[in-house]
Amino acid sequence: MPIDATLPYDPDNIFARILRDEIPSKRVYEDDFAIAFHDINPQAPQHILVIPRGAYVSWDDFSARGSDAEIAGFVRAVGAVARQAGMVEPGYRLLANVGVDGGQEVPHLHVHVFAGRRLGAMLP
Ligand code: IU
Repeated sequence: MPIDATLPYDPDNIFARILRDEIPSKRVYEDDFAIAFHDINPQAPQHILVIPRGAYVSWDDFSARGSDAEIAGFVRAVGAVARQAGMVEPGYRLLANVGVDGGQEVPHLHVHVFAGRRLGAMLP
């Protein structure tokens, strides 16, 4: 069920619990601002989720309330994840779903990183 991106942050959402290591994940990256782990239901040969350590519901929330340091740190982390995974030369795709019409299901900001095959057109 997609979530309403304007709701307050739920500190017990599943990605918050992954951040606290209460639920296992296949972590591939971490730094002061973000962690990254394999998506449990991959939609491409490589499908990684990058999430900020801070409590932000969505891209909207983060872009409005995140500090400059958090935003810069998160953007750099997304780039580092893709570089570390060897995605840059073949190429990759970033995606962030926001709210009900965006199809967002987990209420903690996450950027999808897809790679590993020629990705199709992503028009709605
Ligand atoms: P969305 O952008 O909120 O629609 O994507 C949520 C993603 O989180 C989706 O690709 C799920 O497969 C993924 N996911 C996960 O990796 N681990 C989980 O425990 C749950 C969802 I729940």
